[in-house]
Amino acid sequence: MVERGGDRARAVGRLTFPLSGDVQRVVGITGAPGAGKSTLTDHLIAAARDSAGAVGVLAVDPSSPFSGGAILVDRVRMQDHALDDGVFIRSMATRGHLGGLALAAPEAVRVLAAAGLPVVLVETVGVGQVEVEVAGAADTTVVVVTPGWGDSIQANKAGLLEVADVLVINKADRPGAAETRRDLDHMLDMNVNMGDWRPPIVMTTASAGEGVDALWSVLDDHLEYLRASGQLEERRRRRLIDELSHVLVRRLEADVRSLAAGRRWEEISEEVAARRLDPYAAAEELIGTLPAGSAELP
Ligand SMILES: Nc1nc2c(ncn2[C@@H]2O[C@H](COP(=O)(O)OP(=O)(O)OP(=O)(O)O)[C@@H](O)[C@H]2O)c(=O)[nH]1
Ligand SMILES: [Mg+2]
Repeated sequence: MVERGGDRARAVGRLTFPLSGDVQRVVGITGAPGAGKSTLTDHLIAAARDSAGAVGVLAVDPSSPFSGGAILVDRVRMQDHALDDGVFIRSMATRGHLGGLALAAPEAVRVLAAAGLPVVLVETVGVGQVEVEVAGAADTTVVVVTPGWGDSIQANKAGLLEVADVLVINKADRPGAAETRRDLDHMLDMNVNMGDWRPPIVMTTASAGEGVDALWSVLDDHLEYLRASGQLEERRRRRLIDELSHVLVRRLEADVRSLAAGRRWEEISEEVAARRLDPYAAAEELIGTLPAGSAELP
């Protein structure tokens, strides 16, 4: 329902929102296609299951127009847990929701949190703006790269290194892992806005389960750091306030669309085109025609 948006999604949101604040941790895992995010997530599910009892997983694919989970299940690679009722896995791809995945993902995370899952893992594919936004919905963001220059450069360009709390070099069994580590270290050295948490770099070979324990313990360190510094609370507050702005913008965009489809639009835009009315005055006049609380949330 959250995926599809509309009235039902709003109703779900009203129910789950007050119940969603107790989640212990939300961990985002992002990086280029095929970097090994799902293989890693698969191991993290086991670690989360051991340490917290139950875990929810949301696999988000902004590049796919498909919805409903089934299509993505083969990309999710978490079949081992399919029969485990302490593990809930869901793929998400549609954008029927107001604001697309950037807004649907945090809402879906809240549904999982409200269901009482103490740990939520969010896997996002790719290195675009949406991924950066979805990654920002987590308490701890893990950016996965693979050996070779390309991946880390891409991640850097896409702004992913800036949102990374933990960097993983997966496929460490492949040549070039040590060089990639050096490159990442170098990029971190150049990041002046880092604050007092320098993202640790963890080497993993997810396909063999290697380095996963070390990754989990780094995730624990980061959670501890967030708690001790007051940042866990602060980040969550900030995310909700950012979400409010985002929702507001989408809501106003809906108003603009309804104006552009409305009766007065044609007349007023003709006035502007004929230079009888300037665009600012025209905009004011159009806004004046909006009935209060007009446009429906898509
Ligand atoms: N050599 C090697 N291969 C790995 C490792 N981890 C994962 N793979 C392989 O890499 C391929 C992609 O793994 P996935 O876990 O599906 O990667 P992903 O990042 O989730 O992929 P998308 O969700 O499609 O973006 C699979 O064939 C894995 O078996 C590793 O540490 N070393
Ligand atoms: Mg995957």
